[in-house]
Amino acid sequence: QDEVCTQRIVAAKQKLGKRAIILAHHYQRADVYRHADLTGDSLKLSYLAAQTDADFLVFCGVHFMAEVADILSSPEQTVILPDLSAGCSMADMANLTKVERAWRELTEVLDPDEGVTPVTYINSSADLKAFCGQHGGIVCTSSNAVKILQWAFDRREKVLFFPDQHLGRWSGYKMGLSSDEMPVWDFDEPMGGLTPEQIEKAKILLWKGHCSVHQMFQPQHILRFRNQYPDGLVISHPECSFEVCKASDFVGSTEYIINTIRAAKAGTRWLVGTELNLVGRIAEEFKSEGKIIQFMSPMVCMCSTMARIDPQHLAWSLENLAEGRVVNQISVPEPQASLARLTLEKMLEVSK
Ligand code: CIZ
Ligand code: SF4
Repeated sequence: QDEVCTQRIVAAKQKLGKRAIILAHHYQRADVYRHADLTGDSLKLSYLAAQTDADFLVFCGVHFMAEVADILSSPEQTVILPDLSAGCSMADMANLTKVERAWRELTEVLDPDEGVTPVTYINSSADLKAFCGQHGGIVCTSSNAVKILQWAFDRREKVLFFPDQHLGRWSGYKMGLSSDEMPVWDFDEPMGGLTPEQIEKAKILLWKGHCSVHQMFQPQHILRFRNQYPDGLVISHPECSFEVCKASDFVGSTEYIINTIRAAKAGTRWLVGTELNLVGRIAEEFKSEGKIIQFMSPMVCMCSTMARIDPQHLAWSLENLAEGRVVNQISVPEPQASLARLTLEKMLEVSK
């Protein structure tokens, strides 16, 4: 079965030649990842792909990533998501209806001169990026969240941050904010379930969203590791809970995690709190340098939606392209696409 799929993928790729490139996110499963022409985090992949003259960008990642690739690529390029059901459960925790309601409620009670800036994590649908663009807001990634929040605070007093409360809280903490200044906005309740006093005190209103993969890591996993290996180092993604981030030696994005371990001394031992496919891959890659890399949880923490992009779906979409049929195209409509592009460009400008 695997062998057959691999042959189908290789044959279709050969037929397509330079017209198609395959992009794979760090969290992608190994049997798909190995067919990739470009690998990286979502933003890096989109920029690299847009610089090529490939007609088809086959994105092995989740829906919001394919949207970003469509937004940043040229109009002549077509973005394909091999399985349309590959979504991100965190991105799905915020939708335009809920965000607009929160926005209405907040702007009614806040002084417009002081006001609030909407900031969305890149893990969100294109219409939310467009919403931020329309309301003086901005996008951030897990690498630049602190810088982006600083930019927002230079303009207005408060931030509405969605969809990931953990990235928002960790970034706010690094900027010196207290927990009172970062209440959670429960989007199922009127006024986020907050009292006027809580809103008055708030600097960052944290959307009640999270990543179901990263929430599995626990402080006791770190404690156990430290007891066993006092010299070991712990590195986590900021989508992990505050307690996990606080107990780690390093916290950062997927690119940061890879680069930090790459730059570390031979013989070091690492406990890594992010998606299993990435951790398994770097454990293998850095073994030859004598680095020992362990996964943080005793459970299997995989991005199950991203894993829906399997060799079968990849083979199917490539074969269709090779036969001249475009399947599973991701195309962000106007005016959202232009608004979202401007907002992403603003982010790059600010985070330089
Ligand atoms: O933007 C990305 O690729 C994600 C989801 C995480 C990261 O830290 O790179
Ligand atoms: Fe979304 Fe979590 Fe998967 Fe990242 S790991 S794509 S945040 S569900």
